[in-house]
Amino acid sequence: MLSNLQPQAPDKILMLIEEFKADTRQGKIDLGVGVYKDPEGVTPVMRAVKAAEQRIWETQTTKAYTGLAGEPEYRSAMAKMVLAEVPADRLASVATVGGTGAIRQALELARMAHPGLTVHVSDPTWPNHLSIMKFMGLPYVEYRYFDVATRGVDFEAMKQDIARAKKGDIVLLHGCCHNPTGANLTLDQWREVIDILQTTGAVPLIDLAYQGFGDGLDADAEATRLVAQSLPEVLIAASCSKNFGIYRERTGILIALAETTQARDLAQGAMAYLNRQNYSFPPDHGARIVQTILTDDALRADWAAELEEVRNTMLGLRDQLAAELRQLSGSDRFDFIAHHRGMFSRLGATPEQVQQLKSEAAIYMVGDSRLNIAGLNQHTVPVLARAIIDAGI
Ligand code: PLP
Ligand code: TYF
Repeated sequence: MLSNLQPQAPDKILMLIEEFKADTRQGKIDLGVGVYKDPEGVTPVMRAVKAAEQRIWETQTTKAYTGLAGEPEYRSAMAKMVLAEVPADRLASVATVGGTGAIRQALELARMAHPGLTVHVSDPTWPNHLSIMKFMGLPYVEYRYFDVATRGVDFEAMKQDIARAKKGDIVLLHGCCHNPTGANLTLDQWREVIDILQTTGAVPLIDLAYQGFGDGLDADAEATRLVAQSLPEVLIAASCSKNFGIYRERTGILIALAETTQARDLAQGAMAYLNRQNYSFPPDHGARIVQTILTDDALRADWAAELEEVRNTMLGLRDQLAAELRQLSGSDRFDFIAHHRGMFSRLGATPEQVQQLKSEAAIYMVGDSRLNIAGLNQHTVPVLARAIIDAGI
């Protein structure tokens, strides 16, 4: 039986990790996988996470199952973090296996509710969005998003394309810190997107994987909150991997906002059912850490302060890289790096140039020229800038 299996193409981002490890050159620079690294190249366990884990270890008296939907306190703390004002009569939620689990469950839920749907995704988007939809056999179309000339958003094209969505289709939107481009909508542009969704009757699925990595915890959720207040039905897949630095704990949440309390109850039942079909109870440890931090004033303040340090470190690196490239190129054509937000920027280089950076300068980035800003530090920024100019980018 197993010999009938077809070989699967590996994840290109994860493949880079192995390739980087195997490179023996001194001074190699890893700008590949989207994991935060401090200036020493370490992905730290955040202070508040350590403190919460200690508290859990000291006080937890059982490891018996929690609820199928996860702990209610975790879900309500997360709903508050994402939405600020929680419309309890419209809100259903389940704890999920990371943000990816939330995306998968959201797509399953949407298909259960509307089997004929098409999903509209940005071009480009996180490769796992596409691979999950292909695996599920869900039809999808891409909407134009990235403007290669400006490295910003081609908003006119995006509007034209999402206006083709039909009632009950899903429009997948990155809530902030677009992966892989780093180019984001302004709030005014979000308002226009909301108008289009209102007119078409398509349902937004907001992937919120980087809240706190762009402009701040509240600022990064502002678009999501606006959508939640404006539209009758909204799905939100939020991840705690990045902003709590608990990648391997697999912590996320799927939130569904329904039009009526009756529909909310149906959604809640279907989401718990989907958890049961896929993995039964969701993982608890990461959720418990998040809940402990978000519901304790001192821990929360310390976590938010550390997250701000992380965010400001990345912003500082963006400014430094843009300034360095301004000087070396004698132009402002790389200023988009300072305007992008989150961990990533798409440079707009060709695959050959990306290959050249790897082979000649030992600088690793994803083949579409996405670089992880957090892979840099003050000393490596000038090295990257020089290599970018040398590669003729
Ligand atoms: N969505 C996007 C755009 C991401 O970049 C990630 C990244 O890791 C996720 C979702 C989900 O992450 P996780 O499943 O590790 O929580
Ligand atoms: O885009 C990234 O780099 C992160 C991490 O299969 C990641 O989102 C990459 C690939 C993958 C899972 C997570």
